[in-house]
Amino acid sequence: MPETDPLDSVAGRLAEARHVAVLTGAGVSAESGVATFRDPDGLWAKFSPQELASMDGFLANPQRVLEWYRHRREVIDGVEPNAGHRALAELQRWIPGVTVITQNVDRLHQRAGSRTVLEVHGNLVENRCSVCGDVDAGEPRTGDGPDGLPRCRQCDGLLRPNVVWFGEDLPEDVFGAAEEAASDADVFLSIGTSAEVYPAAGLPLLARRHGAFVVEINPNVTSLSQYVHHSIRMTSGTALPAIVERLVEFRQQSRQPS
Ligand code: BV8
Ligand code: ZN
Repeated sequence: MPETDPLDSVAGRLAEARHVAVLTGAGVSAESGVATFRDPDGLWAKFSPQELASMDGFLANPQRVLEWYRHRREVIDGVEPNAGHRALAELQRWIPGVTVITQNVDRLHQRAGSRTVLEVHGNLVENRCSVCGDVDAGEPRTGDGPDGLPRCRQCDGLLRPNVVWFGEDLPEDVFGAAEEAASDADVFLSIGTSAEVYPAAGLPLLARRHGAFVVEINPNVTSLSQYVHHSIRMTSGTALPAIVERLVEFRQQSRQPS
C-alpha cells in the first residue's frame, strides 16, 4: 500500500472539516523577510526578550523599546504577505469555519485577505496608553514631554505598542475565542511556531484533548511535535499552497457526477 502523501491526507481531512483552527507563529512571516524570534538568526539572538518585550524593560528604558518597535514597524511596512498567508486566506474562502489564531503582530494575515484573525499577542500597528489603556492607531507621535516620549491624549501616560509582553495577560476576549475555536476544531494546524510561549502553545493540546486531528507545519521539530498526528517538515510558503490546491481538487472531484 503506497504511503499516502501527507499533504493529501491533511487536505483530505480539511475537505471533510467544518471547524478548523490554525495557530500561526513567526515562521509564517519568515518567507516575507520578517525575522523570527528563536531561529539562529532570530530576534532573540540579538536582543533580550526581557529587556525589549516586557513592561520592566519598557519602564527601564522606554526610548530603547520604542526604537525597537519603530524599527520592526519599518520592516513590516516594507514587506508583503507571502504564499503561505495567501493560501490561508484562500482556505478560509473554501471553509468558512476556519479561525486563524496568530501570535504574530505584523497583520500580514489581514493584508493577505484573511478574515476572523485572533491576534492573541496584540499588534504592532496600534499604540496603547500604559496608564489608562486608551488605544490610538497610527504612528506614535513624537512626545511633547521633556523626555520626547509619545504620550496619551487622555491622561498624558506613556504610549506603548499594543502588543502583549512577557508577564502580561493575553486579551481575555481574544484568547477566550481562541480557546473556543481550538475546542471546536475538527482539524488544528500549528504552523511556523516553536510552541514555546504559553498560554498560546497550549491551544493545540486543548484541540487534541477535544478530538481534533492536529497537524504541525514546520521545517524543524518543536516541543509540540511529539503530540501531533502529522508533522509536515516543509516551510509554510510551500506546504500551504500545496494543501489548498489538493483541497480544491478534492472538492471539485466530489462535485463531479460519479
Ligand atoms: C502570560 C510580544 C500570564 C509581541 C511575545 C515558565 C513556563 C511556562 C510559561 C512561563 C514560564 N515563565 C513565564 C511563563 C509565561 C510566558 C512564557 O510562556 N514564557 C516562555 C518563553 C517560557 N508567557 C507569558 O508571559 C505570556 N503571558 O503567561 O500571562 C502571566 C501573568 C503574569 C506572570 C506570569 C504569567 C505572554 C506571552 C506573550 C509574550 N509576547 N511577543 C512581539 O513583540 O512580537 S512572545 C513572542 O514569542 C512572539 O509573540 C511570538 O509570536 C511568540 C512565539 O514565538 P514563535 O512565533 O513561535 O516564533 P519562534 O521564533 O519561537 O519560532 C519560529 C518557528 O517557525 C520555529 O519553530 C521555526 O522552525 C519555524 N519556521 C521558520 N521558518 C519557517 C518556519 N515555519 C514554517 N515556515 C517557515 N518558512
Ligand atoms: Zn492614557
